[in-house]
Amino acid sequence: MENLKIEDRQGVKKVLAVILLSIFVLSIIPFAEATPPEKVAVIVGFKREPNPQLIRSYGGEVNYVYRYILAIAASLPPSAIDALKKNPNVAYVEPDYEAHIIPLAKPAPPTQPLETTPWGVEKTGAPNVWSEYTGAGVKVAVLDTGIDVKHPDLKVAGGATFVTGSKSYNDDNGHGTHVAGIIAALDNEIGVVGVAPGASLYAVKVLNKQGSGFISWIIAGIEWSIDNGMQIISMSFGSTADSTALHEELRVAYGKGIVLVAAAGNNGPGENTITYPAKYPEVIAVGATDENDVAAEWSSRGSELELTAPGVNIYSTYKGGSYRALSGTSMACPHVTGIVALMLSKNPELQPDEVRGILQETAKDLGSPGCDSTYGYGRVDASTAVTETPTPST
Ligand SMILES: [Ca+2]
Ligand SMILES: [Ca+2]
Repeated sequence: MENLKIEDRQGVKKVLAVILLSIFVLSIIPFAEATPPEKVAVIVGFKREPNPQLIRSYGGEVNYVYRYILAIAASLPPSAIDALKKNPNVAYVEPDYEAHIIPLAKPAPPTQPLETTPWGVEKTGAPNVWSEYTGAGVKVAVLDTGIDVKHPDLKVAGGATFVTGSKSYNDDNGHGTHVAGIIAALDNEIGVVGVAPGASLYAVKVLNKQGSGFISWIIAGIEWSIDNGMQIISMSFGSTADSTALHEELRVAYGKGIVLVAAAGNNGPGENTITYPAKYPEVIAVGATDENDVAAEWSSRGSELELTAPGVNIYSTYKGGSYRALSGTSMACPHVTGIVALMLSKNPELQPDEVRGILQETAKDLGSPGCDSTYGYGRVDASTAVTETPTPST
């Protein structure tokens, strides 16, 4: 076997040597014989049927005889050009111009559509409180694939990346930008508007271009969120694996007063299908409902489910300054995140358990009466949650 390989390699070497030699020989010959007059590349237009023989009669070489125009691409001795131009059958002789690729310095940004309020934002009643509370001053960490930092309908206050090999928290997937838009797309003239358009978005990149991330990256992202004074951590991802390290990190964050919100998972309709980190008791597990307040079949079910929120056919911002409609508990989670931002802009002293209590009490009960494994305490209601949020004690 080994000998065969060596022989093969030697054979390859011989072949390569022959090819290299041929190239050398082929390329060197024209230079060695570069005595005949240099020919000029032209395109000769004809009034009627193109005539290759005419080109050759002037000492020219025919390169292409075209099929859809009356023309021949040729190389001509310079002296032949004037003579050909005078030939009654020739319409024109022009230089064979060079064309180059024309790269744009920047691709033109997509045209921005006029602003619409997505159905999910409308459903929660969030617009009812915007005259007083928009989430202004509340720091929200979006643990995701990053956020499109140049999106005209988003304002990214800061961030960090923990994805190995990535250099910035800009979004190279689109998912994180979609989530960010549901939370806080700007209330301007374009695109969409988020639940809390005044909230400060922080792009904490813990998922790669394919939308996956190691628990080690996610934990690093939570550490960054604690260090940088984040008040809410939004987690639109899940795993069936229970990580002791991740749970411990989340307990620390919760103890520091950070509200933790996560997607319940898209593993329904079976019972006990909530994924981690939503399944941890410190985290608000959010399931998905549609426009008619019916739980999506794929929305994960289980006793840990705390709330439901719009998650079917949700229109939001997307990478590259664009917009897209997506479905998933990934889309439901940021609706709750946005409502928490509205509540904290009314009262920043509110502790996570107080926030949860108000959300549970004010949710619209759906399905079987009371808290159930399909809807949790019900579909969130921003309007009543903010109304029920007490003003700060001081
Ligand atoms: Ca907008
Ligand atoms: Ca219920």
